[in-house]
Amino acid sequence: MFIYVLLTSKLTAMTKLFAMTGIFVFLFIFSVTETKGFIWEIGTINVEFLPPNISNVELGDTIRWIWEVGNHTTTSTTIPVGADPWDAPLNSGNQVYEYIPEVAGTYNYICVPHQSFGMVGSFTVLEPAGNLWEISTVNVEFIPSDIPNVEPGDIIRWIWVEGNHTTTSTTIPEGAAPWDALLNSANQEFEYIPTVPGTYDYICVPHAGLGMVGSFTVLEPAGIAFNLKVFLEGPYDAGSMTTSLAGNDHIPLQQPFNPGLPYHGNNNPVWLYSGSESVASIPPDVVDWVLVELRDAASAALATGSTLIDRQALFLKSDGTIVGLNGSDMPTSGVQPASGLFAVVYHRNHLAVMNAMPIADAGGNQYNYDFTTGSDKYHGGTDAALEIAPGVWGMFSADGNGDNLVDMMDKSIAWETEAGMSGYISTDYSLNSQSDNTDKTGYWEPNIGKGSQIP
Ligand SMILES: [Ca+2]
Ligand SMILES: [Ca+2]
Repeated sequence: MFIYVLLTSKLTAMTKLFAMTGIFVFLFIFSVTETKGFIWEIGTINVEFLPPNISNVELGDTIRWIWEVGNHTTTSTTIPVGADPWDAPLNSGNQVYEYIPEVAGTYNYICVPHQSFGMVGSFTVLEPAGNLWEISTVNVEFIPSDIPNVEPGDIIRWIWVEGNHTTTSTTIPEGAAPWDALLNSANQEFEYIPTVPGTYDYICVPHAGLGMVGSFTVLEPAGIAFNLKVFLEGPYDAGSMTTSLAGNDHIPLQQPFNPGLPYHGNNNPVWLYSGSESVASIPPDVVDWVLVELRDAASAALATGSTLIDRQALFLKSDGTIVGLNGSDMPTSGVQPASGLFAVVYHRNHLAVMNAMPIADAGGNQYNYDFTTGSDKYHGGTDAALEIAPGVWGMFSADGNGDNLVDMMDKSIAWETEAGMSGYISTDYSLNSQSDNTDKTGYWEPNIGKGSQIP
């Protein structure tokens, strides 16, 4: 699902390929349920296919012929090398026929009984946007025999030159589709579009013993996954956080960082964000929404708002992990930090925090950071976070108006307006679903004068 999520936030040039990757993975994941790409419907009206020509089919799309009246067929005539021909009746007993093209190129077909009346059609499948890698069969060699830098969604194309060969997968990554195709004068090309990262080994079955083997390696897609852990002071309780807001159905289904303004007198909350994140229901174990900003800078001091590379509303779970909107996936981003990765975590009534040192790539473009284990994890150290239990550090509560300061405003404007209310309210500093005296004496009073240390 990692790649699929990326599909939703693509803007830059590099991400075109990336988006393609997402589509292929999407298709791969859902192929078992027969849910494919776009479905092109072709009717049979009198002695015509309607529409007779379709020019922009993509790999993974479905062509669907629909019978309306009469006795027809859809029968392939000239199709791309390597594509499967078809010949199917279309009549009252066979009202639908579907074909999923697997090779780019133009496909011509006819209705056998009515071809002479002009009942013919065609569709063209576009080349995917990935790179094309061509491998020739020369003597008993694949040339090149090794391709180390294929990207997900690229095309591998074997081209027959002479002899009788096959390309047959042997060891391939888990989840990838195996293949076994002839390469001879009648089958001059075979294409395979890998989507799963890893190394793919293949052989020519008749000539493997003579060393006719090859491999290619599909790189991890660009982009990163980030695994962050934070605790909020308000709901923290003995090693985890309470989920009262979810239990009382108070958490909004739409991300909450876009409130009506002014927000308790503040026209510009630090976390103001207009993103469209929303869910159909709140997943289990969710404490609240958080907003994460990724910044790219050489040091924490330089990681100001101008170094922002991505921003996402996500869910905070009771164990402190920040997860994607399905409540379990590690969040991902299509961006890649050039200097160093910094993550700012915002909560609507806690003071925002940021890591002290760039987060290292733990391998495979995954970035892990646990804010909870020491004050030194935070930019600003003991000024930035609170020791909420011995050796456990979390975000200060009691910022009722979203200005990253805990001061009189959070009592006079915010708390005094809401005290006694229950629901999803800004001065419920404990996140127990109501604003009351405890929120003032237990959270606001001890934190007066605290301020976020993010640059
Ligand atoms: Ca405040
Ligand atoms: Ca409360």
